[in-house]
Order: sequence, then structure tokens, then C-alpha cells
Amino acid sequence: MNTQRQNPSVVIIGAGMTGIGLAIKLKLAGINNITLLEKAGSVGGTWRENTYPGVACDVPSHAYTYSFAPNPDWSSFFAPGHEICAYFQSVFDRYALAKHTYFNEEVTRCHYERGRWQVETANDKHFEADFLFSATGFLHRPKYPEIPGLENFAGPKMHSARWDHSVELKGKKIGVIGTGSSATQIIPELIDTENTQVSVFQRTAQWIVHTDNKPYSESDKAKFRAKPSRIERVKNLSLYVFEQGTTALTSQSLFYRTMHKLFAWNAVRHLKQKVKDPELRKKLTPDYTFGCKRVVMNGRFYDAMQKPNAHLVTEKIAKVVPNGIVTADGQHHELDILVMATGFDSTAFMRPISLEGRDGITINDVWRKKMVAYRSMCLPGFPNFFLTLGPNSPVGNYSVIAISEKQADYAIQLINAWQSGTLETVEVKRSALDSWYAKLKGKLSHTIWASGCQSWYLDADGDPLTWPDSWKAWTRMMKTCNLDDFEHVSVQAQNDTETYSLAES
Ligand code: NA7
Repeated sequence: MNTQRQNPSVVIIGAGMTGIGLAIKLKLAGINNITLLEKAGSVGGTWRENTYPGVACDVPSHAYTYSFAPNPDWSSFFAPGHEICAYFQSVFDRYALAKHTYFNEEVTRCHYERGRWQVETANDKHFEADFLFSATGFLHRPKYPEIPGLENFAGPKMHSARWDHSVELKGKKIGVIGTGSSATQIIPELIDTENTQVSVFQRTAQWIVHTDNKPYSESDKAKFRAKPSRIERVKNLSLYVFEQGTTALTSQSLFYRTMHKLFAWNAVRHLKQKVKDPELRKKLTPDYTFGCKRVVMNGRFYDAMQKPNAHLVTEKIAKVVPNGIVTADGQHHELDILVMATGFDSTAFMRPISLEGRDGITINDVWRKKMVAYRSMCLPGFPNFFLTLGPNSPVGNYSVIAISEKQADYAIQLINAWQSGTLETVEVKRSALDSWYAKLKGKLSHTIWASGCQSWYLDADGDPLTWPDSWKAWTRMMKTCNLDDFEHVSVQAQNDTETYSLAES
């Protein structure tokens, strides 16, 4: 191993789920010179920011857990947001990451100069590193609706990801725009709050898979503690179900086409069983293919929408006025509070951070035509830079923790290749990115996500930003690095007697 490269320095932007997991994976791989830069004052990323009533994960808790830190203490099958945030804090503490972390340090600019990454923050601090990781997540920039008059609303108005807990909800007329995963968690809570009237403005009906959120008793937790293999069983079974669901959205095989039909049939059956009023049922029935938008996992929304203080509005919103919303049919819906559960800008990725690679090339230059990254992580012109949860990394509804761990393992293989001198720098070839994406694109156009609905899975051209194949295919791809796809493979290293092997991790 090249002695100068034995102790690479690494900067990770973001101390959320991905940043924490990545720092730990690097430490476990013997890479200890790590700096985590976090813009907020605490860890947790999206789970710190989303504190709306009812916030919970839509992936089972034991499957939304780091492989190296199982948690016997989850309170329920789908854990609430605050508990997930506390879990990340506990893992952060257990692995002593505080000494690596700078809080309230918002990264504004990163540029590659003199063979290293120069990182600047809003506080005018400067960091330098051999490797740079963006771990900013992809659902962190709230998307506000563009509705005439929105700025004129006189009462409290808030995005689901910016919940204002000082706002009194009791006795209020509340409008909720949106019926996605966040909205369907918030709405039952608002409806069950004393004396509220809740108007739900639905633009598109959702496909909803019914989930029961079973609490874990103290005795369940004791059993998990006594026998960790029980946790593994629950985790593996949950992930298996998600894996099958994902394959049903991407595979063309008869078996999975049939499974896809069964998923859709089951969702319709659930809707029919739950919602008795035919008119309400019709309004809640989606008119596009199952899975085209991210499938909503929820067990309370349909019941809540049948309560007397729930009002489903499907007329298009025409404008917002100081005391409510006026719909296209001219009806005025009087409101005291307006909630915008309108999702996130899923295409921002690390932006607005200014990212400049070799020779001044910027992220906006490289993404001008298409937002793509080789294996969703590497960009030509950006040596020793890794994007986590980048374009085409969502594998259906699969656990993003599992995805981010595989990405960490993949990056570590490439860092090891750099350490050994096999790669002078870790920089993917443009041709490799183009041919990788060409193969992907061929498959993307046949997926459910490209079947004609609007969703946060799509880029500006309408191409899905998801992985178009199974979880198994994705893990196969991430297991090994094809070094021929990278620039600057060292001739000396190629001739070295000490051969470098890409170990499976
Ligand atoms: P989503 O899934 O993007 O849902 C946003 C919702 O807001 C969806 O129902 C949208 O309707 C609706 N929306 C957005 N803009 C408007 C306007 N202008 N007018 C009316 N309705 C609007 O965001 P979530 O926060 O629920 O979930 C994001 C992810 O977080 C989720 O997938 C999980 O992975 C966790 P549309 O369907 O576009 O017609």
C-alpha cells in the first residue's frame, strides 16, 4: 500500500441517516480521518426536520435500522419520527462521532484544487480533504405549491417538513394540500384533534397499501434483546416483502406482472372494504397504474376521511385568499390554518452548495443535459467525490438505509483502490457514465414509474430517477467496481506484483 495514502482525510456533508452510517462504515474500514459537517445543531436529517403530527417511517423499523446497530427497543412495527431521530443520535454517540462533527456548519462551496477538496462553510471556515461525500439526502428541500394568492393567507401556514408546534390546532378549520405519504399521516391526527374541521385538497388519488402499526410490548422487546436472531427474522422478512414489491414494479416476467396485479387488486379491495360511501370511494380511487407514484403505506387515512369533520375536496384549487381557499367551481373553503404537505424538490440533491470539480467544471455544467451519476455516485470531472442517494438510487420503496450502506461499501472499495495506488484518483470516465446510463435508460422507459403519472420520481424530461431493476440486481452492481471505468489507473500499480483485489464487503 502507498504509505502516503494510508490515512486519507474525508469530509462528509450532512449528519443525517446517510452521513452517520457512512462515517461508521469508514471507521470500521480503518479510515478514521473523518470530518462531518452538519448545517443544523443536531443529527438526524429528515427525521430532525419532519416533526409533523403522526410522522412515522413507512418502512418497518427493524428494516430501517443500520446492519451494524440493530435496535431491540423499537416501540412499534413502524416507528414514529422522534424515535428514529433518537436512534440516530444513540448510534452517533455509541460510535463517538461527536469528535468528528462540526454542527451549525453549513457547507456553501466545495472545489477541487491542488489534488484535494477544499470545503468552505457559511461561517467562513475552511476544510481540506482527499475525499468528499455529499450525504445531504434527496428529500430535504420543501417544495411549496405555486398557487395564486398563497402569500395572502392571513392565518398560520406551514409546510409539513416545517411544522410550527406553537400553532394551536384545537377548534380550528384546517386545510391540507396534498395526499402523499406525509399528508396521509398528518390528516388522521388533525381529524382526531378536538373540534377541528379538516378540508383535504386532493389533486390526485393515491394508491394506498394498508398497514397495521403493531406496538411492540415490553415482552417483545425482551425477546428481541435475548435473541437477536428474532430481530434478524423480522428485518429479513420485511425486506423480502419490499424486495418483492420493488421487483413487481420493474420486472416484465409473468410472475411479477401477476404479482403487480395482485398488489393493485389488494389495494382496491382494501379501499372497497374501508370506504362505504360510493361517491367518496370513487374520489379516492386512483386512475393510474399501481406504483407509478410512490405507494403510500398507511392504515388510518381511509377511516379518518369518513369522520364527520373530514371534507375531501377534489376540485382544483383556483386561489388562496386571506381566510381560505377558493376552488375552480367558485366554492370558498374557509380556513384558519393551511398545511402544505406538497413534498420536496427531489432533484436538488446537494444543491444549492456550489460544487466545482477539476478545471472549474460545476455540478450544473455536468447536469445541464441530464441529471445522472455513474452507479448514482460518481461524476466525471469530480475526482474523489461521491454522491450518496444520488440520481437513480431509490430502489422502489426499499429501505434507504440498506441502499446507503451498500453505497458506503462501494465507495470504500474505490478508496481502497486509491490507497493502494491502483487508482491515481477516483474519477469515473465520461464514456463509462454514458454507457451505464444508456443501459439504464433502456430499462427505465419500461418501468411503472414511466407509465404516465406525475411524481417526485421523475426528472425534468419525465425519466424516472429510480433504479429500474430489482434489489438483487442493484446489490450485484454495487458489490464490485469495474476499475476500467475509471481514469488514471496507475501503470505502476498494474505492474505491481502486489495485486489489488476488490473484496466483497
Ligand atoms: P409527495 O409524495 O411528493 O406528495 C405531495 C402531495 O402534494 C401530492 O399529493 C401532490 O399531488 C400534492 N401537491 C403538490 N403540489 C400541489 C399543488 N400545487 N396543488 C395540489 N396538490 C399538490 O410528498 P410527501 O411529503 O407526502 O412524501 C415524500 C416522501 O417522503 C414519500 O414518498 C416518502 O418517501 C417519504 P399530486 O400527487 O402531485 O397530484
